[in-house]
Amino acid sequence: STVVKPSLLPEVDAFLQRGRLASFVGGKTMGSENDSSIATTDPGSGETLAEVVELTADQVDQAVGIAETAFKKTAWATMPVNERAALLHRLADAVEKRIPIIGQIEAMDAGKVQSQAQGDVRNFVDTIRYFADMAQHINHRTTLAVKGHEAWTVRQPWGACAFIFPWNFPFLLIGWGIAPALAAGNTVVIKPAEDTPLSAIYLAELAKEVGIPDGVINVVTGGGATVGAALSANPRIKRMSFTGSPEVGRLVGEACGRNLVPVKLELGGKGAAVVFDDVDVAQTAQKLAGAITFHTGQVCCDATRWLVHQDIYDDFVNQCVDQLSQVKIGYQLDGQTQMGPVVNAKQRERVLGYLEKGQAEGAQCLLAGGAAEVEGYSGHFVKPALLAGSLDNTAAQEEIFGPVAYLAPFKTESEAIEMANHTNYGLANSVWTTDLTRAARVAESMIAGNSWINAHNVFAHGVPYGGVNLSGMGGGVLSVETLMDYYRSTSVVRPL
Ligand code: TXE
Repeated sequence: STVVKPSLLPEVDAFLQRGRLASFVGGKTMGSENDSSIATTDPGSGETLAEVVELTADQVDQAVGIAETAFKKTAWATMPVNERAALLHRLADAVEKRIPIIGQIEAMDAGKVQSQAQGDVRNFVDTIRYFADMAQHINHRTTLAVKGHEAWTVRQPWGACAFIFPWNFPFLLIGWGIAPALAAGNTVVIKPAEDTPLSAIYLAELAKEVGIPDGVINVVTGGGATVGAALSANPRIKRMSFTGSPEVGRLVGEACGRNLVPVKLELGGKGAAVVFDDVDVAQTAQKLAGAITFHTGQVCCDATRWLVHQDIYDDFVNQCVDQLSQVKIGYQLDGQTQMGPVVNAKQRERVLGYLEKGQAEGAQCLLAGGAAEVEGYSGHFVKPALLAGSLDNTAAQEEIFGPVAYLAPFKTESEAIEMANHTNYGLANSVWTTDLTRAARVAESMIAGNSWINAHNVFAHGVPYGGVNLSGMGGGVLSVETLMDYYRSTSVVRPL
């Protein structure tokens, strides 16, 4: 049978028909000085979507200069906070009107199930609004704390702030990153992942349309070792925020350390789900299977180690195998699809490699996984997989970033906590039980930035999110503290 491919929205078609997309800096396109570009492909079909220019290191420096000038010379940093908030709300409105368009661009570029991609765009809108509003409540402080003196502290934006983003949640993470920076009055230079640059370019062009001053939102495109490295080593950026792998996070941290540029690192995770014997087994299996297949397991806060009380272990495994075997794998724009492709061939190799390595080291295979075929599409599809065994196994220690969970049984609560903490990561865990006293105790005992109870992957603006240890440093996102990171403060004291 022939497969009818879903058609694209006319706006998305027109965007991709440009064929070659440039960076967007200072309110206009910036082509590559040496004519180099990187193809971005559709992970579901393997087809090229567009060529995206790769800037040179010199051009990255120019872009930072333009962001710096925009900070000093446009009205952005000094305009009354309510006016800046109004402009950000206009941007949020414009994005909101285009949720289907940006969602489809994102779905095509990142291989995201379209409805999920639309959810990401909705989240971006909410994030911009949240921080635009919050910034209006940040006051300068005046105190009489020093005897016979008056003291006050002013908060001012830093200048040009840099952001390096990964490919798993390209648009949503741009929102989490830049919303507090912009709300505080900084200008930003965004480097999207080379696999998923399209929604960032679309955003920068849209920001100009709604009247954000030129040079406030800049997008520099290209590879990590080239454009990313040049941006992180730039001494003129005032803050750096990086989201991605721990390996690259170290490099970015080193480069910023040399220039004493404050850096925020949001890295990977190897979260645990601790499942006690008093749960509804079928329901818990269904929820965890849903979490591990969400965006094909390419989610840093996923529960990838499932620690299950020994009395329900076999039952739980059976239910999980059942749930995961039914997941509908398909093209991301197909309305029936529950799980789309992984982002590229390298990522698929990585997932398959960990399955092999884990078993070579002695892990038991509960559900085989492997490459999946989808009729009519030659993309990078994989099936869900379950391994079990020692938590020292490489597959239980390293982030796989695919629909793969690693199971192990436990006997006691303290053993479960110890097992959950047997990791170098510390991003997000969950505990599953009907005993809420125990739930709170275990949730607080797991060393990580976030713990969920009878849920996984639930986010809200105002609930701080971010990891410790190998999962990151520098304060996390989504909270009032995140906004405060984007102000420097000056305290002034004078005798009365
Ligand atoms: O990430 P990279 P990759 C994890 C996940 C995944 C693995 C590899 O386990 O399988 O990392 O993914 C830019 N200087 N996460 O290799 O390389 C790069 O261009 C400066 C978890 O794709 O870390 C991209 O924009 N920048 C994670 C960004 O860094 C550099 C999400 C991330 O790419 C650079 C993604 C350099 N030398 C992957 N090299 C999460 N926490 O959600 C690359 N980059």
